[in-house]
Amino acid sequence: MENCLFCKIMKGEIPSSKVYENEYVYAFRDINPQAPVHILVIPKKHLSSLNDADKADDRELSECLRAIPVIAASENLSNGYRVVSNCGPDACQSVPHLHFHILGGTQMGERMA
Ligand code: DGP
Repeated sequence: MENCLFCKIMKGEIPSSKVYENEYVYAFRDINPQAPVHILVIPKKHLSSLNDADKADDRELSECLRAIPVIAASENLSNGYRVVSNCGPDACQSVPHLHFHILGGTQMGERMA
């Protein structure tokens, strides 16, 4: 998608700190980290959020999920991590390209909202 920030990042048109990439998935460090490790995992295909899940092939979605533990292991998050995908205004989604936050490297609180 032409004017999508994360599409531009994935294509290398905007610089990012890449941590993982395969045919379906791109992952990079969040510009405004909220934990010692804060990584965003995105599908290369433009999907606005999980609400577009029915527009994706299963492979595009499953590759995002499969990438998460691989990245967590490479970041030494053996004691655990949190995965968040904000979807829509009530969740404060600010970039309309599906992404999964991986947060870790610290003990997080029990509350999620
Ligand atoms: P969300 O609020 O769930 O839509 O998360 C969007 C995240 O994207 C937010 O944590 C900050 C991050 N972000 C926004 N712009 C950029 C950017 O240009 N580069 C990187 N690496 N991260 C960005």
